[in-house]
Amino acid sequence: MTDPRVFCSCAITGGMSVPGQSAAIPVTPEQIVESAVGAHAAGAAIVHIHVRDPATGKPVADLGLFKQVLAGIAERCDAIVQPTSGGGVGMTIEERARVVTECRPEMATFNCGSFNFGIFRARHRPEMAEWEVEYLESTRDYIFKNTFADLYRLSELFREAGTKPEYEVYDVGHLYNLAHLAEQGLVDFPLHVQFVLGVLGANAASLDQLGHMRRTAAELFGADRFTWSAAGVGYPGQFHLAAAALMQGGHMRVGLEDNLRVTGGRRAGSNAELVEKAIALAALLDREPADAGAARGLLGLAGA
Ligand code: KMH
Ligand code: ZN
Repeated sequence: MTDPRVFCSCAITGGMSVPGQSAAIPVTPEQIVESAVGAHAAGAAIVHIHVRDPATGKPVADLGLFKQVLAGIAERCDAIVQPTSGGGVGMTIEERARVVTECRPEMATFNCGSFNFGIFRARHRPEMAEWEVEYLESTRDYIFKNTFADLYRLSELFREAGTKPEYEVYDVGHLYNLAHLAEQGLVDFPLHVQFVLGVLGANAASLDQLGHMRRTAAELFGADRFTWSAAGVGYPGQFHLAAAALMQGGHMRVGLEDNLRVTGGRRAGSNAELVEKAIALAALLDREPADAGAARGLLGLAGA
């Protein structure tokens, strides 16, 4: 019997997209906090956080900005605040992990493999600054580096900080990397796995690929030893995978970090709008949206 409770994550701003892609993408710490609080009010139990240079909107891993945003959200609501350890183009593993070692969040993302993270297909818009076009184009040759040396180091840092990893897997091979970490005793069960599908350079946001990766995870870890969520990148992938997860006992992630559209014909004006659609989908598929407290329980986090 599938647990009817489902928690929704919202990925607020991201570390790969550029602000010129949509005026709705929050940039300043204040905008990111406001958008996260709005997403929580719309039903998101988890808010996934990156930070950007307030002046340009360029993705950065600035600890001061992370501290400002994490504190700002915690003051306003009880959402699980989940910063990224993925960072953005050109950041070292130490830079990426500092938000974990310094802020000791209850949860953070943990990327399980390396690949060419290509976002150069994004349409260039007239309002884009030169650096934005160059940033998008630079990803033709950008390797999102997560080597075994990085994965071992991150595992230690997450454990020392008492931070629960959300294992981001973009392709089947990343599940075998995670299984290797398990063999090495570097992960704690039950795991929480995020199937991030639709990034060019990794696996597609299709029902077949999600099904295959979920089956593979069940074979590798045992179906009752992990919780999982689906994060489709792009439109309609974000909502198709959310619906698939709802039908199969999984959880879902939406947000402007990975998708700028609420319908085929309309761009999203806010993260809350994307969460509202996901929560409405959950109700239509007989799943009960879990608040942050219930999500902590489902994830084995303290303070449930
Ligand atoms: N935006 C996703 C495609 C992370 O922040 O650690 C990747 C992501 C990774 O969210
Ligand atoms: Zn992210």
